[in-house]
Amino acid sequence: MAAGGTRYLRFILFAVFAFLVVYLITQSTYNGTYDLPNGGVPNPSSSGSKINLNRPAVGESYNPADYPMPMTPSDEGWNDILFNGPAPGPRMNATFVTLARNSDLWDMANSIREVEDRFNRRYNYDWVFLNDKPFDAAFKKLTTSLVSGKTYYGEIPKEHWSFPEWIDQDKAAKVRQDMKERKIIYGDSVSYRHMCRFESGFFFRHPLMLNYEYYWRVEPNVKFYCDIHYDPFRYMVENKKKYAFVLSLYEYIETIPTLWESTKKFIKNHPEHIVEGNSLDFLSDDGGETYNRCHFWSNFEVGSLSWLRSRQYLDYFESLDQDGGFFYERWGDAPVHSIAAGLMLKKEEIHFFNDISYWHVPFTHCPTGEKLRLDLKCNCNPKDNFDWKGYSCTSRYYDINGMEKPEGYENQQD
Ligand SMILES: Nc1nc2c(ncn2[C@@H]2O[C@H](COP(=O)(O)OP(=O)(O)O)[C@@H](O)[C@H]2O)c(=O)[nH]1
Ligand SMILES: *[C@@H]1O[C@H](CO)[C@@H](O)[C@H](O)[C@H]1NC(C)=O
Ligand SMILES: [Mg+2]
Repeated sequence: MAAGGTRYLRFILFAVFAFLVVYLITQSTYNGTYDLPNGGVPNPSSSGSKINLNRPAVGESYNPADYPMPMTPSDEGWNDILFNGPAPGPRMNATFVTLARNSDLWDMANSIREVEDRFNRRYNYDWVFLNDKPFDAAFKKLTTSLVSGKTYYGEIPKEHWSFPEWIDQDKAAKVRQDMKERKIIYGDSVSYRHMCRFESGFFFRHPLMLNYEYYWRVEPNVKFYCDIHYDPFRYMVENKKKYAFVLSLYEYIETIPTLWESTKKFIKNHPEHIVEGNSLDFLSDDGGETYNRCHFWSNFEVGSLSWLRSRQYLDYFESLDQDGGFFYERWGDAPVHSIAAGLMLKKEEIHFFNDISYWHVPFTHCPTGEKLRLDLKCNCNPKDNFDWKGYSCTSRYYDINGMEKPEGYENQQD
């Protein structure tokens, strides 16, 4: 009996030991993929394990069918957004970009939270910050802590933020004084003019931006009211889109009285840059004789940097810059980008992101269609949607592209 009892005890001890060894090995060296609920990915920092996301590197070719991207609630993977970990699938060669001053810090923090909470916490795209002065430590510390991707901080070279030598300073100063008296918004500001010229002709050539193919512009103090389930960059790339907007409207004529004359001069000098099947009818009601002042609001933009760096676009910018309207008037980057996109891109290359809800004072884009708003967990009031109101040009965009307006748009016209 005694011998049998010892053997029994030894067996139990061995079994416990063997179990412990197996347990420790499997727990400490697990390195494969997780079996994921609904295809979601657990938060890597809380699990303490490495996750094999099995996704192609940026720039590596991939087959879209290997990485299905849910676009509607009936597509598989839609609810992956409920998980905190990185979204599955490829990443594009893309970045967020913000031009800001150090004093914009807290307004910028608001914008970053909006973008991260609704989208980037799962995608972890980089964010490039540009400034005409060096960013201070406080700006870098807080923004780096808020962005889930890598952050980069760049100073703008002097020649991208100053008067070109051919500008007549006295004439420019008189214009500012005159615009001040006429109470034209930012009419007397020199820095605002440098900003508009920089956004028109230089941000995409900054050394930090040369590392990317696509950008998404974000300004301080903007809001995103709906979840963004899919990757807008990937949508752009796979559908060959070069420029995307969410809000459009009429420009103040006082700020651009001769912009169209300059544009017509460019068209005459460079007919080869004007593309067939373009969106001229978005910009003009008389076949190009006059500008109807419609433009995409450029404080939100998702676009192709290669397009902005193309000969066509650079020739257009340089032609405008020679004419001096950034300083003799107050040309904004929004009409400049929009006219370029309207004349030098094919209609199909411009995209309207109806499902990306957005606010920049004082206008809101809130998706039309209750089902869409509920699916996207939107917190915008549809009454605030600007798209179908009289001062928006989005209706015109739908018309020239032969697109059917979303159900319920008639109820939002005033
Ligand atoms: N670094 C820098 N950024 C500027 C300056 N002026 C404007 N910005 C940025 O340029 C963008 C547009 O300026 P904002 O004041 O929002 O103009 P608004 O949207 O037209 O009213 C924002 O991202 C600002 O942070 C400036 O003098 N220096
Ligand atoms: C991203 O695009 C830039 C600009 O074209 C290029 O220099 C860079 O090598 C690309 N990065 C990757 C990872 O493909
Ligand atoms: Mg702004």
